[in-house]
Amino acid sequence: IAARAALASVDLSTYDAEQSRLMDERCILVDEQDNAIGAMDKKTCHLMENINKGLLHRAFSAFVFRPSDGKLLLQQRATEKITFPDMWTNTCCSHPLDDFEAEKVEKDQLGVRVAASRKLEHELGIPPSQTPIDMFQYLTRIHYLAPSNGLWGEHEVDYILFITADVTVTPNLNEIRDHKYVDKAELQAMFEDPANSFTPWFKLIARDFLFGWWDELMKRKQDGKINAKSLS
Ligand code: DMA
Ligand code: MN
Repeated sequence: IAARAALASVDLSTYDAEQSRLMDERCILVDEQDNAIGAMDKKTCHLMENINKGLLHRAFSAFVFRPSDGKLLLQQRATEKITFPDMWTNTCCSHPLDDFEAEKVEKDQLGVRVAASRKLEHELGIPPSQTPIDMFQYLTRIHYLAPSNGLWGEHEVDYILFITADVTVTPNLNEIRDHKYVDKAELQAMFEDPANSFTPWFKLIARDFLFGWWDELMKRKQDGKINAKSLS
């Protein structure tokens, strides 16, 4: 009861109004085996106080690659974001929501694919017709915990999705400050420049998985074998 009272008192009024409103979205709660066990608002899910007690939710990290040169589309999070503002990260991250039946479907990772297409449109203005659900390649899911500042953080089972597609970007400036395409060397140079900061999950995925998968993508492209399902 005391913990609930403390939660209710976290004041969002000093934050951006639109980002505060989005804290009412309902995330899907999961156990450590990624079994859905309920739903909770995004605000509750992202408070370190609750994360430290084990509260865990489902998320996705989408990576968009350009077909012509294999470059990866990065975004810099807007200053308005309540968690991890101003940091560079992969193309788009968010959560499948309990609010939408289609985003709760687990077969073939359908729910996170639908959510990825929805948020690529919301954050980067990419028409959903350019990111068909069955073109997302599911790589793996990772369980991670990362504090943002003292109050906020992430604790997720994160589905990693790749898509190779030509996309038209019209940034939603409440979500993203900037975006750019990079090849592997350009991304490496960005990581080495202390002026840049990066989200913890992007650093983790880059360290453990990204470069290997990216090599594979480029190799298949060279072999003329690249297609929507080539990595699955
Ligand atoms: C949350 O991303 C998801 C991951 C994988 C960290 P986010 O903070 O960008 O979510 P949203 O855009 O919904 O605020
Ligand atoms: Mn989250």
